[in-house]
Amino acid sequence: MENKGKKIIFSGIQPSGNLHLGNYIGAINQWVVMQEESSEKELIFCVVDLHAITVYQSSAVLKEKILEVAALYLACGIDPKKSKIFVQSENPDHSYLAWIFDCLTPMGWMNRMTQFKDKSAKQKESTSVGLFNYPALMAADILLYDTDYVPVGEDQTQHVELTCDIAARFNRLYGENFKLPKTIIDRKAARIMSLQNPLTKMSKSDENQDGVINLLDAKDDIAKKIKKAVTDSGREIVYEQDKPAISNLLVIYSKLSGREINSIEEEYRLKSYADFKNDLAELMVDVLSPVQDKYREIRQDAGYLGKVLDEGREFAVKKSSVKVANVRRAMGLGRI
Ligand code: AQP
Repeated sequence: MENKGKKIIFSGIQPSGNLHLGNYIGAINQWVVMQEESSEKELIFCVVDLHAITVYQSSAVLKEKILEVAALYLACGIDPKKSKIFVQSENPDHSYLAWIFDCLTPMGWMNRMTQFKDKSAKQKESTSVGLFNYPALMAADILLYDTDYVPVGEDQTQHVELTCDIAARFNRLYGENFKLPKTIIDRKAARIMSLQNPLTKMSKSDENQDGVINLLDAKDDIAKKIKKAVTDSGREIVYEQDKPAISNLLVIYSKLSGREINSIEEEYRLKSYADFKNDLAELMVDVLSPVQDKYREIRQDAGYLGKVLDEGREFAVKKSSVKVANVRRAMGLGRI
C-alpha cells in the first residue's frame, strides 16, 4: 500500500446547512492541528452528502452547500498537499459497502443508536429508513480506507463503536478484511451549545438561527447574535455547571483565543456581561474574517476547487475499489 506505516485518519461533515462555530471548534480546527502535527499520517476529509440526504435537502441548495463545505475546509486550513478532500457521493463504493453492512447488521444494534432517537423525534412521520441506517453508511465511510483513527465529537462515539462491531462481524463471517478503527476524542474539545438555548448543541438545523454563529456570518450579524445570547442569573463571568449560558460563551472565548478559562475569568472579574460580550464578538470577527476572505478567494477560482476535489476523488476511488473487490471476493458476490 502507498502509505505503508502511515496512520489513516478519516472524518467528514454533512453539507446539510451552514457550517457553524461548533463544526469549526469541534471538528475542522482539530483536523488542522492533526494535519500540522506530523507527516506520519494520511488524512482524509469527506463532504458527506449521502448522509445529508437522510433528511430532505433541496437539490439546488445541496449542490451549493457541497462546494461551500469543501471550500470552507480549505479556508479553515486543510491543505490539499497534506490532506485529501473529496465528496462522498462521487465515490459509489460508499453506498455499495453500506448496503452490504445493512444486510449484516442486526436491527437490534441499530435500535440502540441514540442519535437516531433524537433526530427521528424531530422528524416524526417523515423519518426515513436512511436516517435509521445512517450508521451503516458511516461504517462504510470509515472501513473503506483502513482508517486507524476517527476524530469525532462525543455524540458520534456510539457510531464508531458500531462500526467496530460491524467490522468484527464481517471478519468473523468472511475472513479478516477490515481494520477496527479507534475514535480520537479531544477531552478538552468542547461541545459548543446554542447561544439561545445552552442546553442544546449548536446545530445547522436549529430553527432558531440566532443561537448559531455561522462561519460565513457577516460581522454585524455576529455582533448581534452575541449581544442577544442568553445569560444566566447573576452577573459573574464564571464557568460553573449551573451557569450553562455564560460557561458556553467562556468555552468559545477560550477556544478562539487559545487562553485558559480561568485567565479569562480573572480578566473579567470586575467587568460586565456587556464588556465580555463586546470583546467576544470582536475576537470572533478577528478569527472568522481571514477564513471568510480565504473562502471568497477559493470560490472565485472554481478550477482550483474542482482540481482539489478531483484529486481527492481519484485517491479515494483507487483505495476503496481494492477494498470492495476484496469484499466481493470474500462474500462470493458477482463474477469477480
Ligand atoms: N455544536 C457542536 N460542538 C462541537 N462539535 C460539533 N460538531 C457538530 N456540532 C457541534 C461536530 O462537527 C462534526 C460534523 O458534524 P455533522 O455536520 O456531520 O453532523 P452533526 O453533528 O449532526 O452537525 P449539526 O450541525 O448538528 O448538523 P444537523 O443539524 O444537520 O444535524 C462532528 O465531528 C461533530 O461532532
